[in-house]
Amino acid sequence: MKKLPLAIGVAALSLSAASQAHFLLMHTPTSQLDAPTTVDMKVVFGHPMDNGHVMDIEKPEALTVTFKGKKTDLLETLQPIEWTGPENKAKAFELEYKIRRNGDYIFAATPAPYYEGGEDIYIQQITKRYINKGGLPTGWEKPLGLKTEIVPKNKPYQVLAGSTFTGQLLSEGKPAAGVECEIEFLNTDIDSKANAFGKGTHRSTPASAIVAITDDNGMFTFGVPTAGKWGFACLGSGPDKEFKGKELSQDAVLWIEAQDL
Ligand SMILES: [Cu+2]
Repeated sequence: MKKLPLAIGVAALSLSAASQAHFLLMHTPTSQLDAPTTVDMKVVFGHPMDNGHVMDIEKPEALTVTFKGKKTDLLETLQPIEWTGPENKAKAFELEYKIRRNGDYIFAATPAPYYEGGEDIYIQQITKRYINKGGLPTGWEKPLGLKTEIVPKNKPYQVLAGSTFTGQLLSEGKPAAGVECEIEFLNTDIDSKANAFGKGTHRSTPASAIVAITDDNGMFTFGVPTAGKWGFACLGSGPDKEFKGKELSQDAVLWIEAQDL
């Protein structure tokens, strides 16, 4: 919850859920590996910048990893877990994946639509997360062909803090112009053994959402101020607009990792 002036506090109460952005997290501790590693990835639906409540997710519609253009289905390797946030617990998933060869591993999740009661809409965040081994680039800049996705124009697993990150938003493969993208960072600790967020936040959060709007070519650029895991959620850019008779926000989400030089 953000602090609100008293006069508008009551009116804004019903909107407070919308003021913190939802992000599907695909979390592993690090995005750059130098030795063969079994990656322990957590798939959690939460509010990473406010470290607010966590939300139940059902089994995703799809979860894949793409390596050198070859896509592998990981759906059957997903294990249900319970995730503990600072306020509540929620259904989440984890998976293990063995990374041996050098190159870019692009993980993509298409979750089941999530019903957000506060807004009476469904949300489906099609999410990408990149892990590289050995420093060898093998296709991070290529789109995966998802219904909607953010294609990175800077190496997404090695953005330098203080530099910029540019992405291109696509909807069915075509640039999506004029779309609002919310930007957040993972603002708490993650306990991968306990499957839990930390209790507090590392930094106080900005007074309102950090936002970029895509230009005529679907591009946006953001100056990344600090090291950490940064997420971009471009809202409603997907082609599907309705689910079970209600509005569907089919979003494109991308996670990047910024490091200090
Ligand atoms: Cu929420």
